Amino acid sequence: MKYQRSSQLFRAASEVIPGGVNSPVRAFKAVGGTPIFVNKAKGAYLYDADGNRLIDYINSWGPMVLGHAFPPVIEAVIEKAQLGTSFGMPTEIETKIAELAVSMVPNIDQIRFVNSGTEACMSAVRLARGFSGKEKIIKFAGCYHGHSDSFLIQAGSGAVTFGSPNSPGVTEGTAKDTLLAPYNNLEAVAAIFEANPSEIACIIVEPVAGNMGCIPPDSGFLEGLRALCDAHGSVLVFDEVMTGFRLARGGVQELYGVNADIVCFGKVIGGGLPVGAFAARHEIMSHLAPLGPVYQAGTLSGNPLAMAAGYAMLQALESDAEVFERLAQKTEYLHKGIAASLTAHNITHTINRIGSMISIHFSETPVVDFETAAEGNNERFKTFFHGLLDAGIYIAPSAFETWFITDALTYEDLDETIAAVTKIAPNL
Ligand code: KE4
Repeated sequence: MKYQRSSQLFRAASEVIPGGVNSPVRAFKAVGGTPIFVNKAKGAYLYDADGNRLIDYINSWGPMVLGHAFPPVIEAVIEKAQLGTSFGMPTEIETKIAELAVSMVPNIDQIRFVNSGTEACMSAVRLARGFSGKEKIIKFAGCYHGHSDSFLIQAGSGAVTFGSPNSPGVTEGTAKDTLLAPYNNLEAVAAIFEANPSEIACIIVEPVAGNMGCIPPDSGFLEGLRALCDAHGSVLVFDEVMTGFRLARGGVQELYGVNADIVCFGKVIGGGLPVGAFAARHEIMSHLAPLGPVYQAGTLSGNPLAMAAGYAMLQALESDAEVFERLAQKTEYLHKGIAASLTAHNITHTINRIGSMISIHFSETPVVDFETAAEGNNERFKTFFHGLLDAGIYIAPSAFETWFITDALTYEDLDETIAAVTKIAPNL
């Protein structure tokens, strides 16, 4: 059996870890089957517990933009670990990565490091509320900002889309302060502002959405959010946990030329170690403890090993002027190859792509928000997922995720992937 060892490991894990995983999406619930346990990875390849080599299009959900076990990151972590793993005291490496990040990303003066994207977004919203003195927030259906209570809210009904909890444990009291709008729908956002005058602390948005597949903003959408925040004295928070240091040196702010007030990071900024961050100009960051009254803290925030990994990653990106263009070209090549294969077999589909983010949707209509993303043929996606897996190609085990391209992929890897799609297309 191809995944016998993974199956054994999954059974053992399931005895002592809820669902056998430490993050639900890894459990393959959306596609069925047994999660693959990985032993090691190098470059574009995973090597699983059964010895299978897989071409990786998840890359730890984004961090491995330069490939797994990237030597400068590995060397930096080994060197740091020998000096001690954590002190709970300031270290120079935190300043170095902060200076580099601030130099790469537009419109930020300071950055605070935390341990996950969730923590970054949660802290950013608290800071926006503290800075603005307001309490309500606007988010978008289908956008994911981590598992903090304020974000686990689904669209309720009614003209002004009141939030309601989409997880037990989130209170109605919390949900009432989170208002939702469809992604790419400026009119809905304007209506929420009209219905809640001077109560909106911030809009938090994935400026390029990656948690309902990959959905780029419609022309004018980000500019419209910027204008609405300016008109109503609200903070614009770009959740760039996925897009930061992946789509461009300066992220989506640079790519689209729209300035956020607070920017959240994760994934790439940690080089695969647990790092999140949020950043803003002095005027806002001066409200954060210990400078100001907005409290936020963390025992392992700025951990030296994580900082060393992130610093090595950012240095590598900063020193390679062509890396983002190479990533975009490889992603375009993959897009064209997969589209040609599926079209040749009359498989209805749509592909969204921007930079090194891409998603395949088995639907007839353009995918521009959560509602249209949900119209995809999920049974066909499950067949697609398992067909690719059996061919040694590992994509996200959910139709509501984006693929993350790594620069470690060769054009031979891309051709192998396209050939696998061609092989399974008749079964879709
Ligand atoms: P973490 O807390 O998982 O580090 O980051 C939360 C987060 C925040 N913002 C965006 C835009 C994100 O995509 C994420 C996390 N992304 C998911 C993948 N869709 C992580 C995978 C998982 O939950 O295991």
